[in-house]
Amino acid sequence: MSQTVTTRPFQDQRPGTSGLRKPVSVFQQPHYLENFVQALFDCVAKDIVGATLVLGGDGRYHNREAIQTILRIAAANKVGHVVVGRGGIYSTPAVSAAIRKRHAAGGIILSASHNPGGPEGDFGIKYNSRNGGPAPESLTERIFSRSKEIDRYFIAEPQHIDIDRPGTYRLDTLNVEVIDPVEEYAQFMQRLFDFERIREMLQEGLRISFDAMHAVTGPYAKAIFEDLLGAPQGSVHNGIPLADFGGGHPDPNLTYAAALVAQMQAPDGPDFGAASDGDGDRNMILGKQFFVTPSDSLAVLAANATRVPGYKDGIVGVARSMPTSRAVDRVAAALDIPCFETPTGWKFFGNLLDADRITLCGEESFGTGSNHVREKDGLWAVLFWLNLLAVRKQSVADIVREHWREYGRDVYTRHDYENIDATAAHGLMNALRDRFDTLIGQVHAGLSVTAADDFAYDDPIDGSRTEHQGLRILFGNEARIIFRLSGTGTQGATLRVYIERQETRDTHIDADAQVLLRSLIEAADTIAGIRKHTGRNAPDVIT
Ligand code: VG1
Ligand code: CO
Repeated sequence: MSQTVTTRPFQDQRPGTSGLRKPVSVFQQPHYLENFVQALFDCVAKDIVGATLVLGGDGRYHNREAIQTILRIAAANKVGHVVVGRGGIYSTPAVSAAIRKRHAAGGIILSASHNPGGPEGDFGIKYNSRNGGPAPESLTERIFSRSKEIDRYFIAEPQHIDIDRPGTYRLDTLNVEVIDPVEEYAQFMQRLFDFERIREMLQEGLRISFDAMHAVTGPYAKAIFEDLLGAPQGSVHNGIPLADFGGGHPDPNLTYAAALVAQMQAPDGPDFGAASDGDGDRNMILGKQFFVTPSDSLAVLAANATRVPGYKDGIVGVARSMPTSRAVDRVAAALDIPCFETPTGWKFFGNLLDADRITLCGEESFGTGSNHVREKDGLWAVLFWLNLLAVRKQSVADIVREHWREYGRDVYTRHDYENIDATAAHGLMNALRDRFDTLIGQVHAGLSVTAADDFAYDDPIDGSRTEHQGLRILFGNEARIIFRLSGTGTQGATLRVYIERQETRDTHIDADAQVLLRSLIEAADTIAGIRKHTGRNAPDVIT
């Protein structure tokens, strides 16, 4: 039995870079989640009636309650079958794989990814379409419009489904199938990578350390690295998913994965280190006393793709988000394959992947992936690196240095100013945009500004245009400074400043990025007045 509940719309349910993210307290308001899910179902009604959906989340606070609610709404909206990850836990890339494997109509992922969790933290919800990828902007905008006018939702009577026990359950006419998602994902990875070879390398003594940050990848990482690949027990740290991520910030970068970074800095530390984020789609790669920038990681994977089984026939093209460094562009040029530049957010890669225009893609924000799913995939990237290490028998640092010598190095850094005043942040962006004309020809850090623009993207597959995706200050081909406001935060605004310079002089190739980029970092402040507008003297996070 289901009922129709009368409701009033909320005006703030616009999905951002990756779904709708709000503080838990916002999601706990009566009808808030229900309204959004119904708005979504109203927009995709013709796809979901009688069809299969995949449902799960990163295990953060409110995940379990939200899953029970969504199951009841799915039943009342006549969805046929819902596949739920055991305990409600399902990594983002595993959901993407499951949608594709089952030819499901789509999936719902409950995650605020790298944002902190717990009662005081954030919650989020995202819809992925039939191809396994994040809903395109056209759909998220329709959901937003619908959410502003919704006046009813359909929901089945409360019935508790035991999501901790794999099996099949019935909720009115809805079939609920609770599965253990880890095994399916681990099997998938064995088709792409040479597990035998990696196992041998680990047996020979290569030491790895993986930090799951008490988020969703813990069970996957234990099954893959320790059980299947034979890494010693304890190679996976913080492997138990917790509703508040142990109080941490499940963001694999130099600031928030500090414990792993410290371990890798030690002279007797492991040879290879990696971490993932809340929902398992990000990856950070470290060597012994060496950090691989995500932009370099993408370029290295592209240049070496044919060395791993899943990509042995070569790659057809690559794509990177606009603020990602141009390291991969040079690899694409050398391979004579196309390289696409998209706005920030994985949803923009979907069309290119579906149309077989690209095989690999990535973002500077610790996101790397391929056509195997339609999300970035943290553990996939880690396995790709391990496979490369096993084949090349070199250290992480040597592989990257060799890459720089061959292609040049795109020295890169990103500076984040978190939780700044939203009006000040928009003021900075507007003032900078207004000064574009006067900037051309100015000399900063010894380089002359050749162009300044507000990045817009024309999707070559569906012809859609997306504007206002970041302000770019270009210094010919040599350097870039990009200013962008985050679309995933829930408090105030976050300013991201991306700074990049191509370095081909061999003597400097190995130096620290913050040192090599010092004058450009100063130029960013001169050009945009960061201190003046934000009142901040230094960024919160440097990567
Ligand atoms: C950030 C990253 C972006 C990424 C997005 C979602 O967005 O910059 O590259 O796609 O997070 O990643 P923003 O708008 O805050 O810059 V995740 O792992 O949070 O799903
Ligand atoms: Co994520």
